[in-house]
Amino acid sequence: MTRAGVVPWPEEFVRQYVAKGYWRQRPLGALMWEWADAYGPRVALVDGDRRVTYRELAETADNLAEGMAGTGLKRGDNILVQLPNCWEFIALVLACARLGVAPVLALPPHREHELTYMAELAEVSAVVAPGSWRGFDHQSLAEHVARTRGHGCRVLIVGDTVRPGNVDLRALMTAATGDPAARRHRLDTLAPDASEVLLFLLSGGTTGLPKIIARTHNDYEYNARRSGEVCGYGRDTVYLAVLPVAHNFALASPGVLAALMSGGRAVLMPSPNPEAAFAAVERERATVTSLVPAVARRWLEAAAKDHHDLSSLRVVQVGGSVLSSAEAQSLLGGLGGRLQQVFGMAEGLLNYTRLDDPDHLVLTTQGRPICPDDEILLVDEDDVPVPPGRPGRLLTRGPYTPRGYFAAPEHNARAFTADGWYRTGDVVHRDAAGNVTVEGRTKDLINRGGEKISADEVEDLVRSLPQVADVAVVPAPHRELGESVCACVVLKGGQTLDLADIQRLFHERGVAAFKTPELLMFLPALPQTPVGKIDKKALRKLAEPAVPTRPTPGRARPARVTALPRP
Ligand code: AMP
Ligand code: DBH
Repeated sequence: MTRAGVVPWPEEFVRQYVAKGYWRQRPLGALMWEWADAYGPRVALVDGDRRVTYRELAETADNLAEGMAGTGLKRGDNILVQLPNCWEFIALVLACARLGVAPVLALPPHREHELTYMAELAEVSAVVAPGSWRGFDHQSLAEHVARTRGHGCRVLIVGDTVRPGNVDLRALMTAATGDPAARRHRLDTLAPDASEVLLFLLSGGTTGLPKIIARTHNDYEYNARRSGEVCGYGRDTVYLAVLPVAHNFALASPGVLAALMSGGRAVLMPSPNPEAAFAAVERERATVTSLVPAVARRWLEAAAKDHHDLSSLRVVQVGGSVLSSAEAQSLLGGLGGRLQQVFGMAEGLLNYTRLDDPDHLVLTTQGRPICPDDEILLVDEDDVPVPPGRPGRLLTRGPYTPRGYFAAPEHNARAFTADGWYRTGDVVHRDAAGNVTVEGRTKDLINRGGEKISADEVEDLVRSLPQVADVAVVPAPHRELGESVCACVVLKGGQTLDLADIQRLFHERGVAAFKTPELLMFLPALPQTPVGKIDKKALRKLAEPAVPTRPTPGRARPARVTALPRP
């Protein structure tokens, strides 16, 4: 069964990836039972006081799968899932895998603006949400999103108060009666093909609204399995998930999925709060975790004053945005475990420094790809390969890098070459051994502490304000997050604007709060390049020191800069 909108790999690549054993042609739901048969009574997931064994996880996923089928969901359907880190999230992904239903993994901060768009794009048949989370009523939002999909779009709630008309997801997990072995057999007969979509990940780094990426059972299983091999995963692995598991990093790089594949366990934390995380490391004897640099910085500061025993940590992965070598240096021993740099993307390609790499590589590179058949090409702006050792725009193809975004043919024509190479938008250089160092990017986004924000999307929103004649959005340096969102605004005559106006607009439109500009700069006109494009490089320079100390004469410069107090 193929879903419309999914771009397949060409036949000759499929044959090669299968022949080389990257693609195992087994749907993840079947593998889940293999794990349960091998590791049955061992603990697979820890969520607060709840400890879930492998057998319980598989049986729960089967119960849920049958319950979901009972609500009308079937192979080929897509559903929107917005859940914080909790064990039900993982059970749900596995239940979906059993049925061939593909979850679109939204992030907890997403709101109406993002969710309605994703729901429509993926034509979802159900919305899964927590009842409430961090004081926000997700149940009402889920109901609203479901209504935009019309009749028949169900709302499934993970929470204590499930309103009439909605489905209690936890009840589906326990409601099934009868023989689990018989249920397992029934579900085996419904299993999707491994070439079908397992789940949809979100990409932040594109134009306009975020794109979604269809990852198949075959390619995503390899993504997690091979990552686990590179990162030394085994039965003694205890992975602490502090970043959202809706992200590729925490889910499968190697993350939770590889921990399950290896007979290890995953501990799910609701946030990266260092005190709570350190206590969990000590309590669960966590061996590995993954962090974005912004969180790693917080952890380092907190660790200096903390008394928890972090000695079980063997590996601390850091990725998602630039880590300077000075910061890498302080992380080398600062959190106990070995530092591993990770340069990954929801679109596929994963690079890791290796656990036995010498320090200088771990400090100065983001590692190398995980698969011998990850193809890497560094090119100039005309797609001409650059000489060895020179920085270039990174293009890639491989067995876990899909050939296009889901249902985005126009965007794909730009984001992929005719030969199926993904244009990552990253500028990197490579050493002779293939180690990659990220030097910059060509894509127009803000990487706010690892969270990618499309400049386009924010510009469209700000432009809709009646006071605004023109706007360009650029990253401004931020001490903790690396980058924050800066809006450079040209006002209409006689108008005024402040950050509170923009915040209000974003709130009213239901835009994820992390996209709200934190810095506002006023200009008489937007600077242009010689070919008449907005000169974002010049704007980035203006945003560099929040208030330029010595403005260059003759250059467009900010009339006023305002900044939000730090959150
Ligand atoms: P996404 O496409 O939204 O999954 O984001 C992936 C992007 O995050 C990459 O293409 C890079 O731009 C950025 N990224 C991920 N890891 C790193 C890293 N270690 N250093 C610099 N940038 C990174
Ligand atoms: O930034 C990312 O998207 C990312 C970073 C590290 C990622 O997707 C991953 C590892 O898998």
